[in-house]
Amino acid sequence: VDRVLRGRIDDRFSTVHLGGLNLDAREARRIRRVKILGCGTSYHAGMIGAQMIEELARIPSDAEPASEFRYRNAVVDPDTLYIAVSQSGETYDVLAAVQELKRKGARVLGIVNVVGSAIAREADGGIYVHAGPEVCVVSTKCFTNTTVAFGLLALHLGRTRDLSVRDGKRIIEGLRKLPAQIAEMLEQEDEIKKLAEEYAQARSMLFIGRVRGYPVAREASLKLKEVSYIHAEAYPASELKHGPLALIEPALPTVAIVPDDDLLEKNRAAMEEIKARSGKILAVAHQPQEKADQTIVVPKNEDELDPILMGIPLQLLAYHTALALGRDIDKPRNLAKSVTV
Ligand code: F1P
Repeated sequence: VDRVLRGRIDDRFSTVHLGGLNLDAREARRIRRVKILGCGTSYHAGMIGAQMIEELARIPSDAEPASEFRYRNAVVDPDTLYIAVSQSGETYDVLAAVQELKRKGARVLGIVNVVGSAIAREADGGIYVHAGPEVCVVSTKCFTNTTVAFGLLALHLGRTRDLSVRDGKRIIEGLRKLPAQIAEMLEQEDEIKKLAEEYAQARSMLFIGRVRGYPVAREASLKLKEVSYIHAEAYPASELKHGPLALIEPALPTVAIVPDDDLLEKNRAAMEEIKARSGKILAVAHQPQEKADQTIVVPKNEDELDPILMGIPLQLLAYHTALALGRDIDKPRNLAKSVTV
């Protein structure tokens, strides 16, 4: 995280320097929509990015799996900024989407880890996330750095539009706090390991989150699937009452993402619904949750940046669950480092 932030923050004007972006303030002000494309973990980081850009720059934004986008003959709009996200920079679905967009005359930025990779070369500009090599197949630290890069980009776009200097300062302070908060959180590894040993007995797990928490729930469920092979499903907390509550029973534990923001009471109500059906709950929250059986407490940052931190203990949970089950974490079955077909 230090590396993605280094040299990019300008405290004097509460702005950021994103030299490689290749997008000046006048062009940034003309953007009407932002569309983010990625696969797997990069798609989930893009979902967080879209929310940050909406919140901080007030530009309508969304994320879509590149693997879907490239097959649906999408309308390409000249006032939309397209952003391709990829750790490896070689994922074929993302590259194909970028090439298709470029062919149709769109402007495409890349948020990529591997310098000089195919997607980085094809994009008109972008941000390198400098997460270093992902030594295992599964993307983890790159998820964190990509969400930090989106924080920088949202701040940059916001400062060319509605975002006040005061809010700019608040977000900069939040970004600067992240490395120490991550270090603090990693100190809980022993407790998370104990939780993982308990949850490794589950045949299936449900992950829920609302708005900022939903992409975190999706990413946490993907990590658990990829490395432990436990079936996991992520749902928006608000959708529980539209069907999935039927699944709740003691044998299906729920991981609930419960940030301390203006949706806290709503999230507590969702936990109550689960408890009323004897479901077991592990909360990831900023304070111990009474309705949950256990809580992993995460340091509080600015509301908009909370998702960056909340994914990390759940990466650890997936890691220790996989270890407890004797899985090969560095080479999970059926997973390639970069998916090139
Ligand atoms: C995308 C991705 C990863 C996943 C696995 C397969 O890769 O889906 O998120 O963990 O490695 O590929 P990338 O485009 O971000 O390199």
